[in-house]
Amino acid sequence: MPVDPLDYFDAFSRLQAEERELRETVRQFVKETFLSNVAAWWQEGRFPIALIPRLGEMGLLGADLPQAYGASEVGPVSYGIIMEALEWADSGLRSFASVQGGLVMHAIYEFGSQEQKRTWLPQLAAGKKVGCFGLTEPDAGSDPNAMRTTARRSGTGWVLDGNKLWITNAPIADLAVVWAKDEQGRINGFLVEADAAGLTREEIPRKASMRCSVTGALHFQEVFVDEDHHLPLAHSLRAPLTCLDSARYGIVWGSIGAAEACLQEALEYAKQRITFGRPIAARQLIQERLVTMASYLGEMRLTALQLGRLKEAGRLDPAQISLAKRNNARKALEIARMARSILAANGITLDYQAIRHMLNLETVDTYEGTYDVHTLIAGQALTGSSAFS
Ligand code: TGC
Ligand code: FAD
Repeated sequence: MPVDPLDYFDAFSRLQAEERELRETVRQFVKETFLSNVAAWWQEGRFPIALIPRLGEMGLLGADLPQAYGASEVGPVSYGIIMEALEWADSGLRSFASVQGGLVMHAIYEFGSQEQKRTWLPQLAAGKKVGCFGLTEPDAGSDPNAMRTTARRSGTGWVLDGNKLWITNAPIADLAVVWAKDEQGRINGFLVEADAAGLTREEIPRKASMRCSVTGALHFQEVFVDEDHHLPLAHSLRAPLTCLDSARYGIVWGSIGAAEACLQEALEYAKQRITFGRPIAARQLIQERLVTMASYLGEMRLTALQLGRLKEAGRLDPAQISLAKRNNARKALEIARMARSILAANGITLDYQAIRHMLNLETVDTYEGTYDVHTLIAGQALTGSSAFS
């Protein structure tokens, strides 16, 4: 049987029947609702918020969480397949789902009270409410423990002061999960509603990456948050980092979608583009690039699938997620760059997908922990020595 260039090592055959079915369903949905418009949205710099409830109806938000809270309760591989299908259209679309599900819903599910779960999770799963996750600050990105946002006890609740920057969905969110240090320097989590007095927010303009995703800042000036909006089970940096494990796992899968779209486009282009009387696909230099792309993509798929099976077995370690996020995000970026170069001049236009994915993947390589940060996390796992302090 000839190899499938988009699945060189036939990882697809290792999916279960319902996982394959889900893959087809979500791809079809993405094709019908996003794919034909995504370049225009990207160019305009907007996310199609009218489609958010459709994502909810399809069961794509926080899909791995229990049905009791309105979610789909799919397994880890199916969750990954959803992320892959969304990012096949655009990293911004997968980002939306990652933040809503992997970060916001997970924070409430893992660290919230029963009341908080019952109030928020069904609405977030249905896409009736939008969430954002505020960890990063102007002077605390890779080192979130350096955060300056504070939470001091006051009456029946807390008062928040500080700033969060680079927050996906912040300008459109109904609810922000916000991380702040208490008077003892411990990191706590809070659910801050968009209409809270003293909360202001704005969009970050002029992004040249993730243009089909809204990114913004949150400013807290004496924002009062009642105790019932305090996450009772979050007591340290471990809490937001646990949410990041879930979102980083989603990126391991999502980046495959963007990479696959780029390889497919480059292959088709190379077969029909003639230079010096022959298709460029017949040239050794172009084949070398295509083979490298197929090799990276094959390796990315096997890595994601193995992580999924480890997660199913309850044996997945955060350091494994780190190495896989580092690898898959960077390899997807390299694939997109190679695809762009094969398309040459045509590759710089939004008529093709490569440059949009390439520019988006610069962010994917950066957020949820940069390539360097994941190098050092994996380095610590290998050597037992932390290079952070
Ligand atoms: P460190 O001392 O290592 O750890 C503090 C506590 O946390 C525990 N821990 C983890 N727990 C769960 N999962 C993990 N991955 C964990 N890593 C560490 C650790 O055991 C410890 O627990 P305890 O109980 O002993 O207190 O902390 P550190 O200050 O040295 O931090 C180092 C480092 C690099 C691990 C961490 O700060 C880091 O990961 N930095 C990168 C920051 C990051 O990824 N930010 C992402 C922001 S959100 C985002 O980008 C969303 S984009 C969304 C989208 O649009 O898709
Ligand atoms: P810095 O931490 O300032 O790093 C600068 C450079 O130094 C990097 O190259 C880094 O790798 C390197 N570096 C840092 N520390 C070390 C070290 N110890 N050793 C060696 N090199 C090091 N955050 C949220 O909380 N929520 C969100 O929803 C969110 N969405 C985002 C959306 C977009 C589009 C973007 C671009 C970012 C988003 N982020 C979000 C923020 C993101 O997580 C941070 O940008 C990221 O963690 C890196 O932080 P930084 O940009 O401050 O870089």
